[in-house]
Amino acid sequence: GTALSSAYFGQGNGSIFLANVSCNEAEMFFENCTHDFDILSYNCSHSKDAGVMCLSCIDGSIRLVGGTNSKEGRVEVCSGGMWGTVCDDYWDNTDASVVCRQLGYHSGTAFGSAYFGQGTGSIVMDNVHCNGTESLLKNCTHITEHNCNHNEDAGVKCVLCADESIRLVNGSHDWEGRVEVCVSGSWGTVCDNNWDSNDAAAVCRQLGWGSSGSALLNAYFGQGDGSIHLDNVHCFGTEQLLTNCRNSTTHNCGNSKDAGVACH
Ligand SMILES: [Ca+2]
Ligand SMILES: [Ca+2]
Ligand SMILES: [Ca+2]
Ligand SMILES: [Ca+2]
Repeated sequence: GTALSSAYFGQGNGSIFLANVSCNEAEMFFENCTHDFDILSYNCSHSKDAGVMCLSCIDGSIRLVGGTNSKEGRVEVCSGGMWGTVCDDYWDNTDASVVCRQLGYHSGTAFGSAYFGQGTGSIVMDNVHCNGTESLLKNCTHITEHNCNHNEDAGVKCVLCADESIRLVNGSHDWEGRVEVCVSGSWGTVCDNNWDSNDAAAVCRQLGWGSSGSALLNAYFGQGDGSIHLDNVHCFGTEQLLTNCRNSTTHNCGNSKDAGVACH
């Protein structure tokens, strides 16, 4: 909140009870703050009535509203302590990806025309031009004098990862771990049916850890908690991407059969 002085919200009447109020961040209750009842010694009058303006958010923070999951929605930006929306003029995937990265996701896709419903309150950003390197949406070039309506509210759908990328999870070294592959913007594991050293070689090659590796079975590096994206993988070992190897996307596996790799 913001402290306002000198009867900012008008003068009260009746008694003045407190003066010289001093709170620290740890106080849970206003009554625990130190204060004086000795009004006279502080020269108080109603022209010095204290006020407060509470903030519902921290300026520059963003949230997604109206989506079917937490990774999508109408973009709302905190400005002046209040949530407002963003106009879709010049709203593109570069802008959407800045929003998604600010929220901890990998990247995103832009939606316009109040795709996730119309917001209320102020339209706080228009003509947004991110160059893609900004860590906060508020740092992107934009104007605040808009020519928009809420039927132009901007939205995003964020993804956790780039499709076809892979990572090794839970190994003791960077070059080993449970194999996870990105499909449709989320991480999942690989079932160890027919998982062998040719498949491991493709994983190691894609990640830049050389051209050979050991295949490890039965959730050697622990079980994943997401979907199982690939099964029955058949690589020659020379593929640039694991997803280029022949595989089946339907499976009859559990996470206890998550495949792993140790590159060498
Ligand atoms: Ca527009
Ligand atoms: Ca505009
Ligand atoms: Ca733009
Ligand atoms: Ca295989």
